[in-house]
Amino acid sequence: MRNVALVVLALIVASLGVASAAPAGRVTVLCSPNPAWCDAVKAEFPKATGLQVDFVRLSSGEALARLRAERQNPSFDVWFGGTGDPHIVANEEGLTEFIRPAAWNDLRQEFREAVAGKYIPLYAGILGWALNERLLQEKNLPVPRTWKDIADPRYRGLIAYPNPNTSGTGYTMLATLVQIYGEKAAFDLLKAIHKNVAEYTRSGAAPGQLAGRGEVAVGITFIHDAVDQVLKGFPITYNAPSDGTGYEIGGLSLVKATPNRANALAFINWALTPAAQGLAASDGQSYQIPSNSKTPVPSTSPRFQAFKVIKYDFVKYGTASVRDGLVKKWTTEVFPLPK
Ligand code: S7P
Repeated sequence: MRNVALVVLALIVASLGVASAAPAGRVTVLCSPNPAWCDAVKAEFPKATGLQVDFVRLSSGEALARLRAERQNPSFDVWFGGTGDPHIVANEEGLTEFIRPAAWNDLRQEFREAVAGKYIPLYAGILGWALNERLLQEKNLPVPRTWKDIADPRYRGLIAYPNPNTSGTGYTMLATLVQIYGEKAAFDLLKAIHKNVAEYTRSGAAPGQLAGRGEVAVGITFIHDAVDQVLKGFPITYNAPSDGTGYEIGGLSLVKATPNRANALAFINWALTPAAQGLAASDGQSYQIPSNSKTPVPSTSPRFQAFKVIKYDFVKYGTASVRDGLVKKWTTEVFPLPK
């Protein structure tokens, strides 16, 4: 009789629809960088903390859409990685909460100041392109040097860049061109480049992979992702447009409505340690510049000094109205155009 009563009581409690209490000893992470880095985090976090980690890998734009959809009942405790603009939107919309982690004072001051307390800076990467110079030579085409060069009709079908709806890299490119040329001239340029685009990819790393396989000649991506392709032996070179380029400060954010706050904070503090940040290059095939000044910068990480990097206005271009407006304008005025 007693067992029956216990079962009935359990069923009643379960039916009350209480927020799904996070499983003890686990943290669920929305992981946006290179999948290899997510795998490395899953392997190493338990060794350091005794907590298990589950993750789902989504590109930055997809990740923001998922957090928006789950506002009332999030299935994630932490958002790890991804470009900074959508992390700012998530903070602005109350989906994430800014907290000062244990390592805050060790994080690079220029990264902290740029993101103005909207999220925790995790790394930085420079926007550029992967070039298949063998394919360019076959087509007797010069190596492009500027954004305007890739609008030349001679590059018809030879360009790939990420769709800014799903990809943070793609949005970084959109916002970069607007900041360099102004909105009208930037969209005129995007419409011209559109005629040369063979594929708009879902993820930011994909254009560099297409260039590595010789499916396109120019794959717009973060330069550290092009470095990954080079280290894997693909026949590409990389650079950034000489008329200026943007960059990302990858984000790390606490999901505000998480029922698993203590474990989420444990993950955040671990992720910012030099040991954890070192996993990116050692195991994660990821060559961004780490945010913790005590983490050695991998020799393979592209350096800001080597490129003409603009003073990217993260707060403005991370505002939901600006970001969603530019993405909508691209989706309605560039993407549907005939080629
Ligand atoms: O591959 C690593 C990386 O480039 O991916 C992250 C980000 O999610 C961009 O990918 P999407 O364009 O697919 O959103 C970058 O933050 C990171 O450097």
